[in-house]
Amino acid sequence: QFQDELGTVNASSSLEELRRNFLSKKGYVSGLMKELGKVPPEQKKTTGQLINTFKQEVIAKFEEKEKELIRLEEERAINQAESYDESLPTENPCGSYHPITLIQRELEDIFESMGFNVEDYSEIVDDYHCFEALNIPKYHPARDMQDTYYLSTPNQLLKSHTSAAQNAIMKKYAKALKEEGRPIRAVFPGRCFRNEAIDACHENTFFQMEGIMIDKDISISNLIYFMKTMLSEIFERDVKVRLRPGFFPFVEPGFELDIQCLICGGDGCPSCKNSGWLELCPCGMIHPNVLKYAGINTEEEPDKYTGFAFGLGLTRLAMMKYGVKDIRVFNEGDLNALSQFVSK
Ligand code: FA5
Repeated sequence: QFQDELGTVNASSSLEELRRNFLSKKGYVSGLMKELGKVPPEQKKTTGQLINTFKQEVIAKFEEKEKELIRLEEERAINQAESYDESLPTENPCGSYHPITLIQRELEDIFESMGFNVEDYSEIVDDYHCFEALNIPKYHPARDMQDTYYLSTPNQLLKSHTSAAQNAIMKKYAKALKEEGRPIRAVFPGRCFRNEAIDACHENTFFQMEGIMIDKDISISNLIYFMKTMLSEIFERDVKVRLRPGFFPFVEPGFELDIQCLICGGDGCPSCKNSGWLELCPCGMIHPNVLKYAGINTEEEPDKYTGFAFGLGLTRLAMMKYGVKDIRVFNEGDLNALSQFVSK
C-alpha cells in the first residue's frame, strides 16, 4: 500500500500528507507498534524487528522521494522561466552608437585623410603633463582657467583638457621628425573632467579632440586651412565662425574660434548663453617652450620647427551638428534621445 501511494505523489504537499498517514504518532507505523501487544510472546521480537525495518525503509523512501520532488520542481521552474533566445530578431537589431562616438569617428576619418595619426591617452594624468609641460608652472594663475579634479593619490588628476597629451605625443614622433623629416600630424580625442557649474553648454564631463601639426615653416595660414577644412567637412554647409585673440600659455599667438550658434541662428538662446556664439575650438601656434620641453627644438637651433595646436570641443560640436539644445542630453543615458543619431 505504501509503495502504491508513494508512486502517485507528485508534489511536496501530497508527500507531507503521506508522511503524516504513515509516520505521525497516529500514523500507520505507530498503529503497528501498538498492535505488537497482541502478538504472541515468542513472535514479539521478530515482529518488532520487522516493523522497525519497515519504518526505516519508509523513512528512506520518503527522503529519496523528497529529493526527487525538489529536482522535478526546480526543472519545472527553469522550464517555465522566461526563456532567452539570442537568435530571435529584435525590434532594433543594430543598436546605435552614441552621437559623440559618431562625430569622433567622422573627425578621425577627416583628419586621417589629411595624413594625421589618431592617438589615445590616459584619463588620469600627472601635473607635469597637464600643466608644466604646457608652459604652466606651479602656482601660475592660468591654472585657475580650469577647475581641476585632483585625486587623493599624490600628483594625479583627471585630465582637464586633451592638451595634457601634447608632450607625450610630440616626444613619440620627435625622432621621425628630426631624423627622417616626417612632419608630426596627430589628433587625440579624449574625455575631460572639470568641476564646472553645469548648464545647457557646460558639462563636468565632456569630450575634446586635440590636434597638432609640427614641421619646418608651419604658420597660421596652415592652422586656418585645417580648421576651415574640418568644419566644412563636418557640417557640409556654410557655418559662420569668428577668430579672436585668446590666451593659453601653451600657444603664442593664441585664438578663440567661435561658431555662430546653429540652434538660434545667432539670435541668442540658452544653448549659447544668449550670446549667439559658442566657443568651439581654441587654437594657436605652439609656444617655443612646449616644443623645447618635448625635445623638438634644440638650444643650438631653437626655432627650427614650428607648429599649431587646437583643442576642439567635441561635445559642443555634436550639439551644433545634431541640433541638440542641451549638452546634458549626451551624459543622461536616455536611449530614446541617444538612439536617434546615425552616421553618414
Ligand atoms: C582648452 O581646454 C585648451 N586646452 C584648448 C587649446 C588647445 C587651446 C590647443 C590652444 C591650443 P578651453 O578650456 O577653452 O581650452 O576648452 C576648449 C573647448 O572645449 C571649448 O572651446 C569648448 O568647446 C570645450 N569645453 C570647455 N569646457 C567645457 C565644458 N565644461 N563643457 C563642454 N565643453 C567644454
